[in-house]
Amino acid sequence: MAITLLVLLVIMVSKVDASDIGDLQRKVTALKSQIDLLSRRVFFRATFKDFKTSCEFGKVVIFDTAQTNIGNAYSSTTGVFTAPYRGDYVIVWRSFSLGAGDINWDLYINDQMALRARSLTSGDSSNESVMPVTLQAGDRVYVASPNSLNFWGLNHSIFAGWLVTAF
Ligand SMILES: *[C@@H]1O[C@H](CO)[C@@H](O)[C@H](O)[C@H]1NC(C)=O
Ligand SMILES: CC(=O)N[C@H]1CO[C@H](CO)[C@@H](O)[C@@H]1O
Repeated sequence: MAITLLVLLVIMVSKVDASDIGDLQRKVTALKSQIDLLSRRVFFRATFKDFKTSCEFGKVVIFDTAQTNIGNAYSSTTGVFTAPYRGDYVIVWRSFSLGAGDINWDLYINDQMALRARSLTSGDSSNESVMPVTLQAGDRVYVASPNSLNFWGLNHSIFAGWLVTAF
């Protein structure tokens, strides 16, 4: 039985010529790189350790507490998300004013203002901003505040983002 199978196998293998094998190898390589792209996970969400906190005029808003940081691409010490891969991403940020305030946290990509936001509030209130964006590996994304502000931090204000598709 085993010998019959072996003989069959030898006959089959001898019928597969080099170009078929080359073709299969190319397909396997292409599939491997597709699987590699599809298995890339990047997902972060950061807030603040304190309930009441503040940010400074013209500075990066440093969301100092990462609650989720799959792929480790967000730094809670600098407030900067660095895209680990080329791909399409969604970036989201949410501000929650402490009383009246003029929270206009803007989104920066590589030190260029990419989306301006403004919410002049008369009492505690939250505003969300969303920016879908294609990033190259190494692109730096952060939120900066043109004003000095006091605001609600922990689980009130967040900065988040995720990779939709790497390509
Ligand atoms: C803040 O939100 C996180 C995640 O949803 C939760 O685990 C945590 O308990 C919350 N913290 C407080 C103080 O509510
Ligand atoms: C989109 C959104 O929620 N905008 C709000 C931002 O905050 C101001 C001030 O409270 C609200 O008036 C907006 O509706």
